[in-house]
Amino acid sequence: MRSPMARLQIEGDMVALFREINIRLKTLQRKGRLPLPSIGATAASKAPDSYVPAGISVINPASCATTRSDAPIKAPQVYAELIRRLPRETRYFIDNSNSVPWSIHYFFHPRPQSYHLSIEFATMAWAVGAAVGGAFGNRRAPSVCIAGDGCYLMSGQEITVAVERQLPVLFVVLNDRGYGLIRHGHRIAGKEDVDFSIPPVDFAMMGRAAGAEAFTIRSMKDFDALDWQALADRQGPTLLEVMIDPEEQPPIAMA
Ligand SMILES: Cc1ncc(C[n+]2csc(CCOP(=O)(O)OP(=O)(O)O)c2C)c(N)n1
Ligand SMILES: [Mg+2]
Repeated sequence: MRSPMARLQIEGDMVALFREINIRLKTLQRKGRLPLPSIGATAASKAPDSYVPAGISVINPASCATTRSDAPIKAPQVYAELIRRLPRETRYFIDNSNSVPWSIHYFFHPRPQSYHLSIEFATMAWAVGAAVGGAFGNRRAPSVCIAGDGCYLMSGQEITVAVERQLPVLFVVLNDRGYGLIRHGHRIAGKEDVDFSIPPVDFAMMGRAAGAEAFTIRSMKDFDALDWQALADRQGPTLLEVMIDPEEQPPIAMA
């Protein structure tokens, strides 16, 4: 059914849609909070393909695998983890960094409208403030900012607004200790190898200093130690600093 007059346009199977909406509304009424996706007890050992939708092939399935190991984390693994752990109503704001190509290729969310990019001006740090704005608009589910370390350093003070106004923002800082997109872009283009590194910064400590909760993730196993329900319910910001593999090449210049 499609009508330009309708405030809410629905596409798909009505019965299936309303069945799901009713289930979610009942859970919300009963528990007073949105349900987390049920990833099951065996989630940690799920096959990589369970995250990638059927009919889609990715360049490197291992780089978004949810399997646990001590190997350095690849950025797409972080998306897979967030998407399967947080409520479906969660909104994602992707900053301008390697996260743009990573997310275009590997971000598989059941609600595409939850995925926000800003590639017109492509300014670094846009997502930091946008995630705070998103939380002002809707406090029911987390508003997630995914930013590189360089992006977050350009504009990290907005976290103080989220602390002051007790907003459910999750700042995910993908720390590769450098300007990764530029480093990989130069490498692929065969340009001179200048220094793209960012000095070590403890982003979790920065978050705590502003009054947020903060955690440092060094391996996929660390994700299991987080209380995801508490994180999803929290009315206030959380900062997740994720140490990622700086050598993993993003999917750019694929043609
Ligand atoms: C204000 C601004 N300055 C410079 C750039 C060019 N630029 C795009 S991505 C990037 C590096 C981003 O580094 P980081 O946030 O650490 O993300 P990474 O690529 O390492 O994941 C730069 C310098 C830009 N887009 N906006
Ligand atoms: Mg970086």
